[in-house]
Amino acid sequence: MSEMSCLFCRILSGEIPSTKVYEDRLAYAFLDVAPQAPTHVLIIPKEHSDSLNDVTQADEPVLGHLLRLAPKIANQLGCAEAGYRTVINTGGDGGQSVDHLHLHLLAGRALSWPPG
Ligand code: DGP
Repeated sequence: MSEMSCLFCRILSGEIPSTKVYEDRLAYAFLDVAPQAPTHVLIIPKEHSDSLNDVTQADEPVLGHLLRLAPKIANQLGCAEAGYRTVINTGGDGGQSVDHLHLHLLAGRALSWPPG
């Protein structure tokens, strides 16, 4: 996937509008356009990777950073205490529809398990 045609890279560049909830040097977080829960945030690395299948040892700091942002953003949005779910869909069977690595943060209702 070329970064020029990547939907989330176009969101990062501002070409496609998004509702930002958090940003720093390494990551950007914004509201999912099709929320699956009352709170549904996507946390993405600014550097493009297609999916979890593409990451290397060099990506470990940014992956750790994305995970650490989940409780920070959950806290910012007032849902840390009640609880939330983090999900990374990978590949077709994993339900990934956008080929830019992203961490879903879902909250605001009791989420069922297992996923469909
Ligand atoms: P996944 O299916 O795991 O690849 O998740 C992709 C998510 O991206 C999905 O929940 C819907 C969301 N999404 C797709 N297009 C857009 C968009 O243009 N803007 C925003 N904010 N979210 C999008």
